[in-house]
Amino acid sequence: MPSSKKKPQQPAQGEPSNPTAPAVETTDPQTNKPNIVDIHTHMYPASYIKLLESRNTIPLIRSFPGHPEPRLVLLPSEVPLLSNPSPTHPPGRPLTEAYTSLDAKIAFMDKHNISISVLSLANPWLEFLSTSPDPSSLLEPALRINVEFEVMCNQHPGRLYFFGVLPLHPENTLCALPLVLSMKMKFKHCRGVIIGTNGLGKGLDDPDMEDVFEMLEEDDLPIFLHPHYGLPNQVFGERAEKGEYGHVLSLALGFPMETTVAVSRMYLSGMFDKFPKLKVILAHGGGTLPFLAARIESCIRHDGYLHKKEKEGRGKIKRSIWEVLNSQVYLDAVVYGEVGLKAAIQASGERGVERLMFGTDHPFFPPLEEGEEEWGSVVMNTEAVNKGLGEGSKEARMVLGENAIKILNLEKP
Ligand code: 5CU
Repeated sequence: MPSSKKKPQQPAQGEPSNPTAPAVETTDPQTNKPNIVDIHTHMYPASYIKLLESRNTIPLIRSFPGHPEPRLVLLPSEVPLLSNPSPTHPPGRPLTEAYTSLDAKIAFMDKHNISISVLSLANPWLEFLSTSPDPSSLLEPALRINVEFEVMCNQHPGRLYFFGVLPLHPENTLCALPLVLSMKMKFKHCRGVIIGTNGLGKGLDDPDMEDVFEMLEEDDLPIFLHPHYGLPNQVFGERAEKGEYGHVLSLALGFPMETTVAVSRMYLSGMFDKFPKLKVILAHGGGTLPFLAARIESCIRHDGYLHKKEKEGRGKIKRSIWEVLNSQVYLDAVVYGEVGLKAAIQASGERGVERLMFGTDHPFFPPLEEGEEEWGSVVMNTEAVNKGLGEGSKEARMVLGENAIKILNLEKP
C-alpha cells in the first residue's frame, strides 16, 4: 500500500526534480534558435484507434458519406449532431495521420523547431471504459498504450518522452496503483501521467483519489491535468447544439472552465495540503485560474460556512491558492496570446516565469487550407512567448524549453 512504501528524499516543494543539473543550453548553435520543448502534444496510438473504431458511442471513429477520411468524434457537445449529421459538416474532425503517425509527429516537430516532445494520449483517455463492471479490464489497454508510447520514444532517442495513462475506474482505486508503482521502472521515458478532471468518476476532490495522489507524489510523477467534458451543452444554447458555432464554445470556454472547477475543488478539499509535493501541470495555462484566483481567495475569506468551520477547528485550508500556484502547480503556455501568458506568469508567483512550459496541443487545431504547412496555432503560442517576454530573452528561452527540461527531468537536446 502507498504509505508502507518508503522512497528516497524528494526534492523540496516546487523545486525542479534535478536542481543540481548543469544549466541547460537550449539554443541550437547552428541556427541560434531556441530549442523548443513541447509538453502538450497528443497522439492516439494504434491500439486506441482500434478501440475507437469498434465503438458506437463517443469517443468513436465513423465514416460519413461524401467524406473520404473517417472522422474522430470525441466531445459531448458533438453528440447531438451524430443522430442527424449534416452532409456538408458532419460531426468530429478528420482522422488524419497527424493523430496516429509518429513520422507525422516528427515532421511537425522538425517543421516548428521543436527539439523534444512530451507525448500524451489525447482525451478522453480510458474514461469510456470505466463503465465496464470489471476494473481490471482497464489495466491491459492502459499498459498497452504506455508500452506503445515507450516504443515510440525509443525510436527517437532524446527527442521524445511521454505522460502515461492510468486505468482509473470508479469501482476500484487499487486498479491504478500497480501501474503507478511500476511506471518509472517499466517506462524509462515516462515523465508523469495525464488525467482528466473526472478521476475515479467523482472528480479530483474524491477521497478515493488519495491513494493515487499519494503514489504519484511518492514516485515524483507529475500529473498533467487536461479537460474533456467542457460544460453541459445547455449552457451554450440551442444554436450551439445544432452545430452553428462549430467547436468554439466548448473548446474556448468549456475546456478552461472545466479545468478551473476541477483544480478549485481539489484546492477546497485540501488535497494540495495533504499532498504538498504532488506536482500538477494544468493544461491551457490553467484554464481561467490565473484570472479567477483572487476571486476564489476572496470568496473563501468571506464565506460564513468556511469561517465557522475554521473557528470550530473543523478544518482549514492551510495555504492560499496563490501559495499552491507558486509551489505545486505548473502551467502550460497554451494560451495563444501575450495577455494570457503574462497573467499565467504573474499568477505563478515572483518566480512564475520558471513555472510555465511551452505546448502546442498538436494535432488539434490543424491548418485548414490545403498546402498550409505551418500550424497557425503553434505560431500564435510561440509569438505570445516572444512578444510577452522578448524574443531571444532568457525568460523566453525558459518558457520555450529550459523549464520543461528542468521540471520534467529531460535530457538536454
Ligand atoms: O478539437 C478538439 O476537440 C480538442 C480536443 O478534443 N482535445 C484537445 O486537447 N484539444 C482540442
